[in-house]
Amino acid sequence: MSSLFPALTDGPADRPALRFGERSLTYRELAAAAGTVAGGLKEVRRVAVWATPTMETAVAVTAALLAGRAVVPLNPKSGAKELGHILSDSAPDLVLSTPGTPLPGPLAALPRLDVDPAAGAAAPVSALPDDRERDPEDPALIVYTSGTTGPPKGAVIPRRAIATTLDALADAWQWTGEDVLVHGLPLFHVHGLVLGTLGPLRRGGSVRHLGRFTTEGVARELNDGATMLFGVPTMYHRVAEALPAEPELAAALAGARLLVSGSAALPVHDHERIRAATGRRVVERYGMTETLMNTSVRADGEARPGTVGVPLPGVELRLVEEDGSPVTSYDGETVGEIQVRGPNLFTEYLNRPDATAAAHTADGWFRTGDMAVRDPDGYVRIVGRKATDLIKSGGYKIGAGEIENALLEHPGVREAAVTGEPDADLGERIVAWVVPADPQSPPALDELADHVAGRLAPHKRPRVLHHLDALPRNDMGKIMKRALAHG
Ligand code: MCA
Ligand code: AMP
Repeated sequence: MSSLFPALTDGPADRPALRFGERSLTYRELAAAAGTVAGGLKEVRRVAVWATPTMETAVAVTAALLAGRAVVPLNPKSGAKELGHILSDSAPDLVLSTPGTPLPGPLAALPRLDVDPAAGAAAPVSALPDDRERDPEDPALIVYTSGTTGPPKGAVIPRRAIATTLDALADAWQWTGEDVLVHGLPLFHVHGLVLGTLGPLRRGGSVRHLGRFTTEGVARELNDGATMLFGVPTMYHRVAEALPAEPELAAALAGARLLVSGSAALPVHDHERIRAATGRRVVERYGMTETLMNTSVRADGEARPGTVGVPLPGVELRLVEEDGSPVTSYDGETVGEIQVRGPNLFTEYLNRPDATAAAHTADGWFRTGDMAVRDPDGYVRIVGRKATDLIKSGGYKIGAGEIENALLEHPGVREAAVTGEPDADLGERIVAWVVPADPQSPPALDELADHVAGRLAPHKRPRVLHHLDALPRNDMGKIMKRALAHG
């Protein structure tokens, strides 16, 4: 296999690679910084990265991948329970972090290597490990992703999948080293880390990370040479809301080469508002932690609102009916589950052969759980999800079960159920239905939100709370969530 990042050794060394706020690194500087960090990873197999939206994270991940170490990116806002699970499940040998950042309990016990992007500036580029001989099947990333029940599972993503997906996107989007990407995505998920950071580095182009997403930041960067914007639908919704009052934002989007949305469905209303104000169509692509990218509207294709385009090169995609038979008609109406196969797929869920097996058919198709139809020309339209217990909020996938378990650990909660309900900004918002232990003093929303945020992560906190005398259950004792949601 070729290097994951050929531009680090072969590209224009003075081209900007990474920019975070005021700090930036050229390819030469990144090679030096990554070489220095990689030198400290000789004795380790797997590294955790405290994945703040900073230069240090980008350097840490680049270095570890070049050194052939598997990276476990950690949400720096993870609560104690979530972090404890991820660390005991993935058992990293070391944590890479920003100098001076205090790390919480379980991480503080691990050996720590601080990343200094400026260090190594004087080191010769030959200090960079040569990753060309690495096995393409070697694990590159272990990314934790929620299921309907239980704690998150670690999706093991091999080097081969990263290279394949990024090259397929380059083909679909005509993405080159000339492109300058701007985004404000978190760096502990596939979207911001693989597409948003490793993507530009593989192309030999640049990324400017906003630190945190703001429409002002998007306008500033697109008006100052950035060519592409990546975001989740919540970000595009905020762009659409801001456009009427921010003419410089409209000009910025109008001048961009490509605007890409993913991680959840971008509502047609937001598509249309952005098009009306800027003359530009947002391109949607569809992926998953386990599969990386499956489909996209192509840069030279028709950006039809409500579709996620066509399968990327190398990706096999089919729709399958309830009884397992493939949908053969592209009529825009027959709904089936999306199943995919190809070199973009993950290897396994770490330590979970049961879950890995359950997620695949006997002949190797991955069951996405997403329901879709196909238009006559092959465009895929996602129409829903198989599991009602998976909630997409702000582009984050959140399992109802893990929040219910966390709520049940609160002394004021006797019974709990969690659902998602439509939210114009977040797509869906998390709703908690709680039977209080003491009906005279039911726990308040803020208290339960803090409880969940502190144990799991802030984006998993409930935003709405209903108190009930009892949860509606069927004869089997199972909670009837549809009855909850529809009163
Ligand atoms: C609020 N906060 C709290 C609490 N309440 N902290 C502790 N305890 C609480 N009770 C904090 C939050 O941590 C945050 O802090 C701030 O208050 C605001 O939080 P919130 O309202 O939840 O979020 P937001 O800032 O409005 O975020 C919207 C967002 C975000 C920026 C769109 O949801 C986001 O970044 N989404 C991206 C998700 C993503 O990348 N998904 C990719 C996975 P602070 O202000 O410090 O931040 S999907 C994927 O990878 C697949 C492959 C794909 O297809 O892409
Ligand atoms: P995650 O597991 O966090 O990687 O999220 C993957 C899920 O996000 C997919 O299974 C889809 O349900 C959803 N998703 C990603 N991109 C899109 C999109 N463009 N439109 C609709 N849903 C999407």
